[in-house]
Amino acid sequence: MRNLVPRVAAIHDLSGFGRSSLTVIIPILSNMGLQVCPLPTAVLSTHTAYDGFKLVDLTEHLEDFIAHWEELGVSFDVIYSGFLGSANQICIVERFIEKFRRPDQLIVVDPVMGDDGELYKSFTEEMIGEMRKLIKYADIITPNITEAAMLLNREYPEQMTNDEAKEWCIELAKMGPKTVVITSVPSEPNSKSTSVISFDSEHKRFWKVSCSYIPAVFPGTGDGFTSVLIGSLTQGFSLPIALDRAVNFISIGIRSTFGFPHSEKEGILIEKILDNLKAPITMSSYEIL
Ligand code: PXL
Repeated sequence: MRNLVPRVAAIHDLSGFGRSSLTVIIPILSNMGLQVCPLPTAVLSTHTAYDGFKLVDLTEHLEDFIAHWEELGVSFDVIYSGFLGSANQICIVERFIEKFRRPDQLIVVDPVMGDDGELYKSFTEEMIGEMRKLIKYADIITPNITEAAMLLNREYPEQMTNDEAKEWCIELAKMGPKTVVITSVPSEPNSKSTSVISFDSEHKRFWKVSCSYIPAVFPGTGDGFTSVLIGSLTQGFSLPIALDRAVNFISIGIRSTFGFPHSEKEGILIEKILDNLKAPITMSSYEIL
């Protein structure tokens, strides 16, 4: 049975400053009518893009927290994992899914590992190997193009045709997840846009949503994107409309932020656009590939 309010186990870090992970995920999903139950993997002073960040690893406490939820019989409509601090934490998430798995549930793994062709500072080759195992459990994965390249052990591409992007999605789906969503897919040369490409392997359908490219990297946009996707699917929207809403939310967020002389590291000013999540759908731009 579904919970009265759809409930999400959110397995991510809590970074105090810089708008990423739980500080982005909780407001978005709460605004969309979901109850967020965080299982914090680590507490950081800031996300890892700031030099000198301080980190308290919570790995040794996770099993105890999980055991308490089990004792209470807590059940989740969605399990959503993101930034993980070590190979061991990735294995803990696998065990978490095995314990709390239910037939009518949505399992989303955002294989947060890097951006712009680079691994995040705390990430190792061993963790990429573990992430390849974790994605087998997922209904949906949402790598950006950098993470997709790492999972597939391929070069980071500067450009990509639709056919190449489709082939990457098919190869990722062969690794286990039912639906693959790749974000920040670069377009053909000279194109001023970037795309999200998705493959629903059960129904053999490909979707594409494009948006205009802005030369800025804001940490936390992947967390915001996946949160809006999850919120929309849980509200009963179709996959292409959920993709559309997620792309629109992040595009509006970037455009609302870019005009200010504001440090990109602080992330997009989601506080100014959270109310957009309550708006009815008035337009959509997805394509079938
Ligand atoms: O948004 C991804 C993310 C999550 N958590 C931490 C990060 C980052 C990206 O930089 O550093 C700690």
